[in-house]
Amino acid sequence: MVVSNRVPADADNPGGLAVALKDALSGRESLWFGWSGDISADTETVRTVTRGQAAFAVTDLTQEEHDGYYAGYSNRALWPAFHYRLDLSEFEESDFRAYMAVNARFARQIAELLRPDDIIWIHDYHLIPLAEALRALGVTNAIGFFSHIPFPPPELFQAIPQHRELAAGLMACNLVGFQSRRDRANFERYMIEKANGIWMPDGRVGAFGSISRAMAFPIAIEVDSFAETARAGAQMDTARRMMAAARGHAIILGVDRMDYSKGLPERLGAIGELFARHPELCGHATLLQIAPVSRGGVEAYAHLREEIEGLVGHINGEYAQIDWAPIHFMAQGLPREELAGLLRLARVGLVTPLRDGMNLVAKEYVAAQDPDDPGVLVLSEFAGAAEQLTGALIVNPHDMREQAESIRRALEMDLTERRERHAAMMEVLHQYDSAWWCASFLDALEKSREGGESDGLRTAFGGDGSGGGSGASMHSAAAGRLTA
Ligand code: ADQ
Repeated sequence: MVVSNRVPADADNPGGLAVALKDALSGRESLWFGWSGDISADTETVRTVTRGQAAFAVTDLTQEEHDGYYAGYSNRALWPAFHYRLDLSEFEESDFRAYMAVNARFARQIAELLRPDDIIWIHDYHLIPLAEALRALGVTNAIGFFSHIPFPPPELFQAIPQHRELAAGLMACNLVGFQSRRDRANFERYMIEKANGIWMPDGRVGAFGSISRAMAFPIAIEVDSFAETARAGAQMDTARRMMAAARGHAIILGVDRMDYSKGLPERLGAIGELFARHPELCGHATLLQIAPVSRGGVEAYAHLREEIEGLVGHINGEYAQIDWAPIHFMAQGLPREELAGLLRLARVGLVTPLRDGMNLVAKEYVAAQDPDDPGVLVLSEFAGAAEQLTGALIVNPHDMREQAESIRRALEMDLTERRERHAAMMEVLHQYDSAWWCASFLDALEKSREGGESDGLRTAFGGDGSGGGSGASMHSAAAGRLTA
């Protein structure tokens, strides 16, 4: 039983979650529960939809639920706080109540669909309290939670007024999965340092009356099928038009949802810095930034669009020539195949979030390249992907000079170095692909239910990626007070 806020039952959903799970679950028997995407007064009906092999169970949200649970607590409180942006978080008590109420409702509806041997895989920050709500209904099935977004350091997490309720919700799961070792360490540090938690001898953590295992499972892509899509996409009309318009200029490509976590103003600033420091590059390289608007109803996003459009206008005004402009900006999305084709043809892939759980575009850019003549990935050290894609040019996105110099280095990199870096990253992507991600999470979930050791991802980062906690073992009398 997969549970996520949105399910890809009807519309094309450009979110990373839908893309990764669609690949990962093909060939398995599953039921995917979530919000239909529709608003109505009917909260009782659960519709089942079948598309190909996949079965979905969807329910509507009321307008109040949407505003409080989704736009409110999930996207105005949790999303910014988990991306280290407490300054943008708005903690409204009424939003939190709606958030808890929707989770409790989903739990009731899921409990009716469950079979005794089902395992439950919950996705993302909209549904943090769901496992605890299911347990309150007597559900004893194995429950795993995967966080697609970062988990902030404990000092930041504890500033969320409802941090205890959120933490208790996560601890009700048998397994809590994170994108990176950094996120997992932040979660464990919170439990031990701020919630009187204890390490179990087997590496699990005990806190809030429960025992749970935290592990890192970097989300992945289907490498070969994406590469194939990119080869086909590069032959399509959109790709041809991009190359014709470039007239031999190198394309530096950015593809992101328009979100303040993606570092777009800093990226544009770095492009300004690039042409200021290297005027010889004017007329020879162009940034194509594709950033479809998301979450139009949240105020911080409207401000971001204004800021980005102001910066694009300013930099283009400063450096454009009669037949060339430094930045080409599009606020509309593109179909996946066309996008993959553009990724293949771009000389530089620019992925510079200020904070990102993983960032699938980074992986897609690498997979899309022609191995004989690959482009160069410039990647933020604050994307989860940086723990794996060490063949990228890694940058601090706040340092515009460094970002600009890395873009220049990428534009000038010789073929041998480009091939070496690309091959190293492809090896990682092949080894840890979307099938691996799905299988290793489910395997670890089954093992954690038994309370046994699981060595899931010890080597996914080329080292001790997961498994046992880093702390000492707990006193056995204390362990006895907790129930698994
Ligand atoms: P997102 O924040 O949405 O995902 P990302 O990981 O980059 O970010 O995934 C976006 C997906 O949508 C990619 O597959 C990309 O190709 C696609 N996409 C982006 N822009 C598009 C466009 N203009 N047109 C069409 N498709 C577009 C969240 C977390 C990430 C995490 C994922 C998966 O924020 O950190 O990697 O979930 O866990």
